[in-house]
Amino acid sequence: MNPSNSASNLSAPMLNVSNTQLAEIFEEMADLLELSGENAFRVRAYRSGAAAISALSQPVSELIKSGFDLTSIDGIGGTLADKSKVVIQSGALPQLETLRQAVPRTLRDVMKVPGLGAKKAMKLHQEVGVIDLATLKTACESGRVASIKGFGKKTEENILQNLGIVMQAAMRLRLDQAEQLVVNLRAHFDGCPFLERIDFAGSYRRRKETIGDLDILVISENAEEVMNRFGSFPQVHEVIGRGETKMSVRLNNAFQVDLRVVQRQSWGAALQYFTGSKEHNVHVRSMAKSKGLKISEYGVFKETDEANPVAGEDEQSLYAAIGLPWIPPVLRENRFEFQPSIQSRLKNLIEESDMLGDLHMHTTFTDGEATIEQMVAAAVERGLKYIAITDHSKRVSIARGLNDEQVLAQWQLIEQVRKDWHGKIELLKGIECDILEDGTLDLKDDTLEQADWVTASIHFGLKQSREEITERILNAIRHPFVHAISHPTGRLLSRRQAYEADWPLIMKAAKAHGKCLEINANPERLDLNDLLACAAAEAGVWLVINTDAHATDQLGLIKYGVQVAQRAGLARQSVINTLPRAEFMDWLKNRSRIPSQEL
Ligand code: DGT
Ligand code: CA
Ligand code: CA
Ligand code: ZN
Repeated sequence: MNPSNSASNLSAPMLNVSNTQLAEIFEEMADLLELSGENAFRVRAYRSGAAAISALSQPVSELIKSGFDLTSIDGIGGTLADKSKVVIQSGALPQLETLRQAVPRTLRDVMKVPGLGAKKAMKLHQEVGVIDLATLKTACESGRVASIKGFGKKTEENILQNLGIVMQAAMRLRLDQAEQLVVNLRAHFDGCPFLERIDFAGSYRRRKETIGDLDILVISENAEEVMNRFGSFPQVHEVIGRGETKMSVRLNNAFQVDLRVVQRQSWGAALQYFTGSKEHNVHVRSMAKSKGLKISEYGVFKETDEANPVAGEDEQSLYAAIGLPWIPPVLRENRFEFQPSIQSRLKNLIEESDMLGDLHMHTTFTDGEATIEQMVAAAVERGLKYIAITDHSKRVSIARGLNDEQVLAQWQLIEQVRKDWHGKIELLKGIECDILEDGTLDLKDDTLEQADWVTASIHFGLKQSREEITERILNAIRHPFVHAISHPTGRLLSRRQAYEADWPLIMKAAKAHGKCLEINANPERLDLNDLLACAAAEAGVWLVINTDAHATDQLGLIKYGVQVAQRAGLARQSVINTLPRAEFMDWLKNRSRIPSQEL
């Protein structure tokens, strides 16, 4: 391995600049221009450009490729059309790079604190050296803000208060945390006589990995009573807003929950609207428009008759009105749900019941809570047909990782236990073997050769360069006794960023060597994520969805991994542990089978 850092920090040109990325570049231009005191007209041009780009249903990169005149889009003038081309072609905007030299990017957060704005943010920067939310907080706490001309004690107190809200609002709940909240809210509304129907929309229903706020939808003839009940939910800290049919609260943990009361005949339209995503809805509405229809949260209407809805009582009727099958919420991200292939994609879309094996779990041999026998019994209970016990290797000493001798002893025991379960489940001798900092594996080849299933993963040396990490993963993929790479990007949601690596290269190697990449179903990981899982499947790589269970009940986490796979649009044919037992065992023996590319 070549530990050279030289090229690793150069940002490579983006191959595929999405509309979201382009819009964000324009949004940052607007913010930084405003901070530098640029005239309002120019700032506004970038902001409307960003809004116009986000609202487009087609990728700008494709529009440019096809020679489409961007200036014909409302909100995009000649300058922004040219800049869009520069970004699409080079992945960056030189003017933005220059601005970033002059103005700290983190001042963007400061200007968005309620009551501040660009002028005050810049003043705070120049007078007391504020560069981000943290330095703003210290400056307020030390009284330096109050001493700035035009600020004063009262302003300082206000800033501090708003700052607390802003900093906490940056928090998103993990899907499993949001799910717990939903369980509690359902229980709270349980038995409410005024409630005809309740559901949870937004990113929660789309099963996104994190949730910004929760969107509750109810049918009721008595909105007042339902909102009163909502307000009495024990975790409510304050009511942020309340109208005739909608109410928003902030919980003790600063998380926001919105509730809307809708009419029975609008249920489907409202559920569809508030499920989003915004990008999906924009496209749905433009499809409706081309059919002379108008879709709102109240229903589907003919443009000539906005009083009587033609559909919208349920979601099926809404989608049918624009000639689409019902789209599962997990797919509503404007990625491929509008492609003609959607019918066959839906037919083969992976489901939790397709999962027949789980190839990553721990026992009391390392940091698991259950014995091998308990894990097997729980797996049989869940209807699994094959599992691999994959405890840690010795490098993970905090988890009491196994050395060669210990793992060989464990495998002997597994061979004994296996006999008791013959015919019920296939029990595989496995190991989660660490990929060491130098790219070698933590256990001897002689040991690994005796395993039925080896999944390799990185737990140390996460700060290495992109090249080094890539090379380590490639080494593991090339290793003859390795079957899969576990939690490939190493991220921990809201705690640790994924490390960088050359994923296209890694996927190419995984395909060439017939190795699997994991979708780790633990809701703190969800790694690979939906986008990388989609790319891997498209590259012809086998995915494997595993729980990484450290206790028997964690085998149930598999659903989160399946939901990632669904959001990636994966067919069961892309996921190796959907294969029936005999076919999977056959693959283990000669690894000749490749994932089916059919949708
Ligand atoms: P989140 O809460 O950040 O995790 O993401 P969402 O998707 O739940 O977003 P949220 O709570 O702001 O809005 C819920 C849904 O309501 C969203 O997915 C689509 C719809 N929606 C909200 N605001 C707009 C809007 O300005 N335009 C459109 N077309 N739809 C919107
Ligand atoms: Ca939401
Ligand atoms: Ca919301
Ligand atoms: Zn593990």
